[in-house]
Amino acid sequence: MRRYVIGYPVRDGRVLLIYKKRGLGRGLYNGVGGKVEEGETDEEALVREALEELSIRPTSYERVAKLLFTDDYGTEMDVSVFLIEDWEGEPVESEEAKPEWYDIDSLPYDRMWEDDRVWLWRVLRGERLRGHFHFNDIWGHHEEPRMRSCRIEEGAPPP
Ligand code: 6OG
Repeated sequence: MRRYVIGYPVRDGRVLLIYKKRGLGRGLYNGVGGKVEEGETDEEALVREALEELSIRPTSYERVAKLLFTDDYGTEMDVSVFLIEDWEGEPVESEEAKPEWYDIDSLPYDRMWEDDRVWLWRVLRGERLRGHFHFNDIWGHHEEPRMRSCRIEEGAPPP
């Protein structure tokens, strides 16, 4: 199963999202992140992706959720979600991502993946959880991606 990370820099009740300019989820807001490469830990991937996409180096972060995304075509994505509490540098727009700060109470859910409105506000309020979200077609090869079902369990995510 492919491993991915997503990270959300948080400060003073706000969260830094990226407007994704290319790749999976193009045209949507998300956290920084991407695939965990061969031989890399989740934490190393988080730091690398934050540097690549926003030119910031996370220095303090915590894994708050573990998500499984599946679809009708056999896609299986194992996603570790981090809150990034501190970092070095100022976020800078890249070819892949445009950074925008949002109040955690007014996230642009209508321009985000459908699963986000189920779990993201909960982890931003301090909950820890695991979730399984099933879509019709995550990559959008055959149909517009739509969430079909979701299940959430509270509690610390497994490693
Ligand atoms: P790159 O193509 O940038 O990695 N991702 C999802 N995030 C959410 N919130 N919901 C989904 O619903 C997602 N599917 C993928 C994982 C893709 C990035 O997009 C995230 C990665 O951080 C299905 O390398």
